[in-house]
Amino acid sequence: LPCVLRKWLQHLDNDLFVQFLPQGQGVRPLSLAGHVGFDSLPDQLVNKSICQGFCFNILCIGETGIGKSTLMDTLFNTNFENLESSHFEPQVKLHAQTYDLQESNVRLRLTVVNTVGFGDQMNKQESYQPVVDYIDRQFESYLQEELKIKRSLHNYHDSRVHACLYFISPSGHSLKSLDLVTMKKLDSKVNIIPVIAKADTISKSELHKFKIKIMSELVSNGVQIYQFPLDDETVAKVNTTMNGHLPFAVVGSTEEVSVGNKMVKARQYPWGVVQVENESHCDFVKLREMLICVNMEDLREQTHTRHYELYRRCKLEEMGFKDTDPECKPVSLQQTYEAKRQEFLVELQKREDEMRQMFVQRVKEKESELKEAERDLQGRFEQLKRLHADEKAALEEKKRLLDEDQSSFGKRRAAAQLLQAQSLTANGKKDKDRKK
Ligand SMILES: Nc1nc2c(ncn2[C@@H]2O[C@H](COP(=O)(O)OP(=O)(O)O)[C@@H](O)[C@H]2O)c(=O)[nH]1
Ligand SMILES: [Mg+2]
Repeated sequence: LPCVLRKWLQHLDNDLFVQFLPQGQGVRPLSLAGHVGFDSLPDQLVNKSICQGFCFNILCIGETGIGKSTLMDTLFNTNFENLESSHFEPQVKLHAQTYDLQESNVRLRLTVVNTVGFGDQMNKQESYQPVVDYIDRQFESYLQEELKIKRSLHNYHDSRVHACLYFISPSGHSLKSLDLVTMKKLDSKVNIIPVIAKADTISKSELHKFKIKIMSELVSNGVQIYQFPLDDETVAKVNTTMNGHLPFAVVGSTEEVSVGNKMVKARQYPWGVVQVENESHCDFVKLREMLICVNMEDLREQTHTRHYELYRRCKLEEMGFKDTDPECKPVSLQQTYEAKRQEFLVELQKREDEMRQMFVQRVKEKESELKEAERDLQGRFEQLKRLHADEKAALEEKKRLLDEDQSSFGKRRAAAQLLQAQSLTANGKKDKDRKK
């Protein structure tokens, strides 16, 4: 809030006071005796913001079991519903949970987005692409809301990711190529805050070297991580110091252990206790201070003014909108729309002509195909007709031969019967003569 107030005051200085004064004159302070009342504007802003409540969205990227859920619980001093995920997820899924939190009279709508199954795939692209797509989808829905005729941005649930905690495995060696590729893909879309997870598993001297190694690898690979801002002089000093401590080495635990005469969050080992909130044990407090107490508003602002702005610009340019024409003359939205419409109509006409030509061509092709088929059929019909006539002639010849055979057979049979009758008569005569 102090940051908001300071920015608001600067805004007042620039826009309100100066505009009332002739050029060249400075700010004209009004005397307190004659109270006008606009000095209450910051209070009005604070009251309005408190009434509206705040919203903050954190994305936790890191492999399964690296301590993401535990750190979130430790940061917000609560127990979020955490489902333990397996190492056998076929693909990375982003799981977002929204919680309404309240601290004194300030309400915060917090969304924690978890990368389930990150780093468990063989193919690196399968790990980072769902994350990139998720971030873009949140920008897209905000852009769609902005472009609506009836906008309701004041009660729109802004799901754009304000901070991305990137959990680095405490190997003590170097970043994995998946870490570098993912951070590189995301650095223009989100505020990346790298953290070394489970920092109680790495020794102090190794940790120091590891931090230097990580930072040099990020620089040499051109990965832009979020830098705590230095433009606000009240926090510039602490932010400069904290920028030098990046990446924060964190330890998470919701377990309470008694140290001295009080209970503290810690991890207990046979050889001792690692206190989460002890700055000589780890950087957890630094992270909480920087992320929540000092720079939460800047993270929200950077998301809107830098990352979302870039997304919006690219998207609108992709859609063909531009502010100036090639001669640097301003182009209004209406002009762009008209030009686009004209372009679209020309394109449509061209497509229509092409389709018509294609149709005519296809009809011609089909026609010649049909004619060819008809010719084929006619040829086959003629051939069959010829075959049929030949077969008919052959059959008729066979029939004629058969008829001839039949008549000669008839003749022969009649001759045979005559012979038989004659021989019978001759035999009868002989018998009669013998009896006599
Ligand atoms: N040594 C150590 N273990 C931790 C730390 N944070 C979490 N763990 C343990 O790591 C395991 C996985 O933690 P979890 O938060 O569920 O990991 P996630 O899968 O990334 O959400 C649990 O057994 C935690 O107790 C830590 O800072 N140091
Ligand atoms: Mg988890």
